[in-house]
Amino acid sequence: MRAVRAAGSRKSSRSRVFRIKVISMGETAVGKSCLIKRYCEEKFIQKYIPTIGVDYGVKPIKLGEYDLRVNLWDMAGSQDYIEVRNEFYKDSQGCILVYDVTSRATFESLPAWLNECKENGAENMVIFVAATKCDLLNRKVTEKEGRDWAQSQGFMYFEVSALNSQNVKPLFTALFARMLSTIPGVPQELAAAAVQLAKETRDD
Ligand SMILES: Nc1nc2c(ncn2[C@@H]2O[C@H](COP(=O)(O)OP(=O)(O)OP(=O)(O)O)[C@@H](O)[C@H]2O)c(=O)[nH]1
Ligand SMILES: [Mg+2]
Repeated sequence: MRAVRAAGSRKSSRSRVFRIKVISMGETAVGKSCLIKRYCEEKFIQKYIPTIGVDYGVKPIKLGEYDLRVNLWDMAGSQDYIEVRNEFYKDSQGCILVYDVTSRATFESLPAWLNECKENGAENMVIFVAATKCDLLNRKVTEKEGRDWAQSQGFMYFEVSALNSQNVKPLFTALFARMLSTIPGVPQELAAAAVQLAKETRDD
């Protein structure tokens, strides 16, 4: 009898785990890995360590009765890894599309990144744009340009800095909330808890 109860409780706790899959996308050295590291570990790495292929991390978030597990696939921006990246587009549900505000070329490359993911099977992916390195003064892309482009594509836009944490949590929590409100089959309470978390993070 005790064994049956134990199995039952394991099943019910397991059924409250919900997984979502997020990728990062953008040119090399724009700050994708640093942005994810800042969000997951509250750390900043000054030295540039290029990602080899793809890095994986999981971020657990308690949302009411649910354990949200965000699977983060941090992709290398180099063209050398196009074959590796192509494996990840098809089942990703969310994407942080990153450019560096001090490099116009990285901003201008954004449409090519959209083509790459669409050509390789990305469908219904929720895409948010992150304009990184906003702590630096030598900007080459204005906030208005970034915002206007994101809006023209129907994407949310965030000005962020992995160095000083500006807008990092609001970016991620808003992305998760949007994903959970669009992915079919997400329990209503989970989607509502994610929206609440995003609101609290924004108001911090
Ligand atoms: N000042 C400043 N520097 C940053 C910021 N984010 C990243 N960097 C620096 O930019 C460099 C590249 O950062 P990464 O996060 O490794 O870049 P990436 O986009 O992951 O690059 P790949 O893995 O090669 O595609 C590093 O030297 C970081 O320290 C930021 O918000 N502010
Ligand atoms: Mg990287």
